[in-house]
Amino acid sequence: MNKNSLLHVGSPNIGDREKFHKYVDEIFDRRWLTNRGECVQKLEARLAEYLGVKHCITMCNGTVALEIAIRALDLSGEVIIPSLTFVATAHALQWQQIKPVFCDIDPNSYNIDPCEVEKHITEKTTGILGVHLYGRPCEIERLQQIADSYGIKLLFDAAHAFGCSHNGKRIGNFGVCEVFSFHATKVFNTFEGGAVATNNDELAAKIRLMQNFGFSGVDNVVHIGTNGKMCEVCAAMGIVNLDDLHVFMEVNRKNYQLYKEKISLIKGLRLIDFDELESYNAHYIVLEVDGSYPLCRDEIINELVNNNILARRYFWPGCHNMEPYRSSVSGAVYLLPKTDEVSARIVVLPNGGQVDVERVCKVLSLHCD
Ligand code: T4K
Repeated sequence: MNKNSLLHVGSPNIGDREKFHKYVDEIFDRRWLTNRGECVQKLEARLAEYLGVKHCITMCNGTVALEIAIRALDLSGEVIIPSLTFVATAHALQWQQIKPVFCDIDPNSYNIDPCEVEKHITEKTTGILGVHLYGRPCEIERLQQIADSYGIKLLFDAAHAFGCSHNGKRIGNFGVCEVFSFHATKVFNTFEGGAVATNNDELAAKIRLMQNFGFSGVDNVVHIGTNGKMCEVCAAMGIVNLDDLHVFMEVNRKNYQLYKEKISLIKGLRLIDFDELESYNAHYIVLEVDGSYPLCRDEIINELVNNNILARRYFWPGCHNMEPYRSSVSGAVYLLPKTDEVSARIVVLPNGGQVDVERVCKVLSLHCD
């Protein structure tokens, strides 16, 4: 690797290319390119086994997977979500005329704060959509208690949490369903893709119908639906990448430990922690900047860019500060002080097989004595 090559957040993990090419040849030989072909069926079986869930329905991307799950659950009115997330979480609701109600985060976990959730529940609330931000699980049991006591549904946007666990159980098993993104930039990717994981047979059957135009057999439409299908080439990428997932995660975790060691020596900077007793993918290396570091957060990003390192401000400034949400609160502004404060001081650093941790940390330590 060139000493000054471009390092960036989101550089894809790519498994065994020869194996992938072989799968693609077989797809061409079969002349079956999409609509639940062999590769999709194989990937779904392997994902369900890996996650320990009854059903894992692959999708064309994580956003459509969220939209279909939300619709299959008959959510309506208002759904409570964190604002500190990728905007797709909010859009998946708003796209269906459901109001995302933004809730503040717990300043320790950066996930939706269960104490705040209850304050937002009204007679219009039909669900809570938690996000396991950066792969760190939400306070699942407390959220489930709240959902149960109000008779509303709990689901999770698990876009960041593939391969992560909570109390020893893989993410994918919690709430009524959990939704993954398998986008190119995720720890496990299928180029574009996503999935809904659930242990609920009825929900799984409904989601399967809805992702394929509502078809139940040839010529027989029994439900409203859309096109949420994953294609065969994407599924082949998934099969190949799943074989190497343990390697991707191990590389990420090693890099994370090295980042941690180096950054602990720099005053004013720290990395967020992961629970070492659980499985975690360490895909997002989240750096926090405090006032004692000589540069502010955005100056750090510029300094890294000047050194050919593309860091990101995921997820500044929070969905509540983006359109259409910023303008949609009539006469009032969202008060999410913890979200505002945290999103202003975080930088996501590159991780994955291509990253040179020493080089990134050298740039960060240039400004310290
Ligand atoms: N919920 C959450 C919590 C999510 O984070 C996401 C997606 C979703 C839902 C929706 O899932 P999908 O519908 O996307 O499956 C990127 C990804 O596009 C998005 O999937 C991801 N979250 C989000 C956190 O990151 P952008 O707008 O930052 O993408 P972009 O094009 O700026 O690329 C990010 C970095 O990755 C750049 O440094 C370039 C690098 N990159 C990107 C691609 C596509 C590569 O090196 N190679 C590539 O092929 O959203």
